[in-house]
Amino acid sequence: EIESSESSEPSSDNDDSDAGLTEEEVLLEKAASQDKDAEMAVQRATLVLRLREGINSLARVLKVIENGKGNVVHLESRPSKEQGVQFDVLAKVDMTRKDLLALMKTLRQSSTLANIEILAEDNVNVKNPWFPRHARELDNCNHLMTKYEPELDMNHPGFSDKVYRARRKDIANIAFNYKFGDLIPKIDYTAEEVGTWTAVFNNVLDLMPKHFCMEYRNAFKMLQDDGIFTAEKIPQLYEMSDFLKKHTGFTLRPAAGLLTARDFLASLAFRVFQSTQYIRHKTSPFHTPEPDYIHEVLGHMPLLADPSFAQFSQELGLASLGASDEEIEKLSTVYWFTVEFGLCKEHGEVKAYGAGLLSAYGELLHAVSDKPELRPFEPSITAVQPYQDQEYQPIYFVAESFEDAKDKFRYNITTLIVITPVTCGPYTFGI
Ligand code: HBI
Ligand code: NLE
Ligand code: FE
Repeated sequence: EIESSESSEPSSDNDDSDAGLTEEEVLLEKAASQDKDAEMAVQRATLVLRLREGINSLARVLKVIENGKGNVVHLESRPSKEQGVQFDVLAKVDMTRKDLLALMKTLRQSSTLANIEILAEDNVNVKNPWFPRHARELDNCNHLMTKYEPELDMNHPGFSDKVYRARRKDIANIAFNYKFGDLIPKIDYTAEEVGTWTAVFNNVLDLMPKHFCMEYRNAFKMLQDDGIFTAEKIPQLYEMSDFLKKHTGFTLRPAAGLLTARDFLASLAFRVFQSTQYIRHKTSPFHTPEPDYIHEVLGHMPLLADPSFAQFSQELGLASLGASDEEIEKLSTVYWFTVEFGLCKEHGEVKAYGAGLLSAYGELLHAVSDKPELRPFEPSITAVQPYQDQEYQPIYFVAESFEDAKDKFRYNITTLIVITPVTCGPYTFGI
């Protein structure tokens, strides 16, 4: 009975404490030095580029390669198949992985190189991709997919609304400036934005009893009981984060828009969910093409308060650490047909648990109509099912139960990908 008082004595024969480094810090240092070695290794990559501004584009690409101390070992041009474009080139370069990554980033993102298209690449994707080892490194996991931003997507309901686009941009900038450990900034939502929230919220109230899964209904009730969920006010991101932290240890951090699957999944490994903070356009409360705050709050967050769902989400995230691009594709396809658009059975009836259905009553009504095709959830089949994200889904996968989806994924994951074993500390992962 008196054991506990003894074992809580600080032990004096602990050598590690003299070195001043915890086991976790040692792991992190080792990982950092492995990363550094890998970054400095030279690899030969091949690129096929379409140069829409001919020789000028070529000069710019070569300049970037030169800046990265790359060595061009082969360069060949051929007439372009695209009308009005003089030529495409094939280039083989020797570069360190670090510089190669920088080159690819420049080619993909820089506006001065906007007229250069990457047609093909080989040995560019690294075999052991970088992944965050500590929650603070999620500051680097903020790469965006811009295809559904209102500026670029003509079908975005805010495409021709300048005021909306400026507001969305201001809110996105908050996320760009956010760093690990910062307090989550408060957003003063306008009356118009609250109106959009109210419209979606009331529809959720209507549809929930009949169509939403039990775990969602339970979490929703807790949020109502805590006074966080009401039709009149948009809950703040920090309130939602505090709520989740109490229930499952999940926390939230601001995201500027649709993130790459790799960055998004990596954060789940740390029980961190990256959330946008801007609100969908007022003309389209029932469905929006890009994730918005209403999608995150009403679609994703209630279920993240469910212990078993939180575990499933983290396992998807853990599986993604160190995964190849093809493996990430499979994991995000599973994510798509479960977390985003999953259906499950409950007492013989089909219910929604996917966030893209819970936050979009337009699509929910489509999903429970007789229009789409329903197939049983089977990780090996679901993971390779092609999908599009432009329109309502033509196919949904139905799990026997919510628990069944989680178990099937857990027991079949090794048939989908080769798991990178990671050692877990409370805030860290090492190899
Ligand atoms: N980014 N901000 C944000 N929110 C999401 O829900 C989201 C994302 N990026 C990718 C993604 N979801 C998934 O559909 C998978 O590709 C992982
Ligand atoms: N279509 C969803 C909604 O309208 O809530 C958002 C995007 C889900 C991937
Ligand atoms: Fe989502």
